[in-house]
Amino acid sequence: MRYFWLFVVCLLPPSAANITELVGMFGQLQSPNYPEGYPSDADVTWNITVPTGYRIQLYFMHFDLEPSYLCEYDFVKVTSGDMLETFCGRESTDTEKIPGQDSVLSSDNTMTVLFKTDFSNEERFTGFEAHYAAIDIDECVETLDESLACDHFCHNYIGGFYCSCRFSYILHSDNRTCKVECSDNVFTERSGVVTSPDYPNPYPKSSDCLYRIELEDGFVITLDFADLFDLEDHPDVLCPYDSLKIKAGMKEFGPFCGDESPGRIMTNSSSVQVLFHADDSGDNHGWKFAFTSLGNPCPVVQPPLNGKVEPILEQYSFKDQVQIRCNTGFKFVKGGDEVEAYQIECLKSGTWSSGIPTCKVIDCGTPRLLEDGFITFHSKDNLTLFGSQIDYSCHALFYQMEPELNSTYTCMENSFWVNDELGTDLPTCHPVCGKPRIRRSSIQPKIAQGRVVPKGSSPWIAMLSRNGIPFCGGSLIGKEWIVTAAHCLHLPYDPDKSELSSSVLINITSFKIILGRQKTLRKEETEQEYHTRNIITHPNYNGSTFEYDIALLELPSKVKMMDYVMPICLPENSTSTLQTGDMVIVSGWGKQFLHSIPETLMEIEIPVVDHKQCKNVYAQLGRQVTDDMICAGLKQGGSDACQGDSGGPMVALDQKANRWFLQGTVSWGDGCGEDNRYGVYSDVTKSLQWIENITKIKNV
Ligand code: 4AZ
Repeated sequence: MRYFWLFVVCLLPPSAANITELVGMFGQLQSPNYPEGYPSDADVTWNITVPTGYRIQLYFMHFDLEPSYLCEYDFVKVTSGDMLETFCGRESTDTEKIPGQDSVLSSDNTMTVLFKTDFSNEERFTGFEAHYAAIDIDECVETLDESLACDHFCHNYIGGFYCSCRFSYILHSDNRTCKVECSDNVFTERSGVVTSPDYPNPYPKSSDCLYRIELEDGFVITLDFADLFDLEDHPDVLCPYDSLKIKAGMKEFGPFCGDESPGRIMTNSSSVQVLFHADDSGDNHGWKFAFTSLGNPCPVVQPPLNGKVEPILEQYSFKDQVQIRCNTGFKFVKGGDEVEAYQIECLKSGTWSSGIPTCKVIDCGTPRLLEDGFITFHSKDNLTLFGSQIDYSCHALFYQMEPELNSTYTCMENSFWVNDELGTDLPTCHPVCGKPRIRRSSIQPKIAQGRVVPKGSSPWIAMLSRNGIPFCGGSLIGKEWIVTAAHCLHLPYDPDKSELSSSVLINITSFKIILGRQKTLRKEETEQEYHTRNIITHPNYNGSTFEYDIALLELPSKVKMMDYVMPICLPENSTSTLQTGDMVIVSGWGKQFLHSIPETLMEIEIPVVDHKQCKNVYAQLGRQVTDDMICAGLKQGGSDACQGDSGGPMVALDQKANRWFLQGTVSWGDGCGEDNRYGVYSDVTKSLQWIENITKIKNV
């Protein structure tokens, strides 16, 4: 449709209009009357216009005009921009030029073709026929105007071109230059370096950059420009193209341009704005500056006595921080708390945030007391300060330390008394067991039914007393436990009837435990009297068979160890059982020959009897000797425990250790001291685990 219209325009007779407008992408031009001779005095103009981005190529297929010197008669004149070509004649001479095979190119998207003839055409020259077509301009190759060229990349397309930019650049709204986004640069560090984009390579065009250095009030910023400074300038006008301006508070520096570095600028402000403008041309290298800041100086910090300061500087200024530490063994005291280190800061006013505290020597305070022990200070005046040393000891004779160690404790930096092995834990003072301070004399009178126990030679024996009369015995183990017979603590217990016990426990307040007593009925100065806090009978105790006839009594407080009150050792382990014939000592306030009550504590020394033999003897009587029982006594009778001795100790001396161990508790027997009858005892080794679990006792 469009072509058709163009065609119509081309065929308009030249006489009708001397000027023809041609706007199509291609078209045809002919001299009037072509191919007949052209008329004289012709003056025809074709204005050809194609879209921008195209140029016009004009080609003459036929050219036949009257020749004349410098084409003064008839001619075709083609103009486009500055370009002008005049054609005439039939062939090219010195003064005439025909287009021939060459096509004529417009310099832009317009071309004017003027055909002019003089008053005659005698030889009937046929004129010309020409075609034109719009052809693309490669703007990326042929830049018509240097100032319109792409800054970075150029891309041609038919009828036009477009520009693009390198990475990190953006195309300016002029669609040609490449700028950078550089308006939001904020620096908050106390020092740094700022440069124009791509420095020292040429900075981007068409850019307006803003750099801000924002420090806290109290700092002053100094800028030091590098020597390589290069901004486009002008010989007469001050920085009309590219410029660098600096605003600092109320002050302004610049504009700077050219190649002379501004050098050092003391801004005297804590806030600086750097504005950089680059226009759309030029290839200059830009600028670079380092910024530093200084605050108000603070006075030099003197370290406290027994302390140090870090870091040590010649000068301190605003925001500088200083750590103050005390030497080892010293601490700051702040609000009652001990503080390791102290930090102070230089304020904008030029003073420190707080004064220098004093270092106080660490005081570990009064060391913890050791139960049944005491403390010896190494220093004469009982110092408890850093480095002071103390020794813990247990009260000699009756207690021994566990673990056995170098019991020196030192007051350490952490304010604790510390031992090399135990750290801050304390050792324990265990009562010495099985080592009576008062020994039996070697010449003991041997009494048929027993012998008097020298006072203090069985310091572990406990009397269970009801209304001032002993009804059972017991043995002190550890500091607060008595081992006795379970049947002693069950109702009914009638020593006269020797009845087996029920499962009902006696009232806890109905009896007393007396330690340090030798006499049966008379009070003594050495004795200690206790109530029972708790009765614990063996879980396997059987009141009919007297199996596991063993119980523990917990005392309400720890006993005071003395010559007459000391514990007996528990057997080392459950396999250290007695052998037949081993001699054991049994003591108690139980009945004697003819049922008399002894005046003092009595003991017998008897051998352990073969278990089988004892079992057989009692089997005949219909009673059972079980594995948790030990028998002891003499075949011929005589030395035996009796009513009232129950619960009392059967002990054996370990010759090697020179210690006495609790092997059994008096339990039962058929009569007392009769021949072919033996006393039956509850075997402590069989209940050892149970005892240790409850009492947590360890032998020392
Ligand atoms: C008792 O009734 C008792 N001969 C203790 C021991 C013996 C007999 C009776 C052994 O406490």
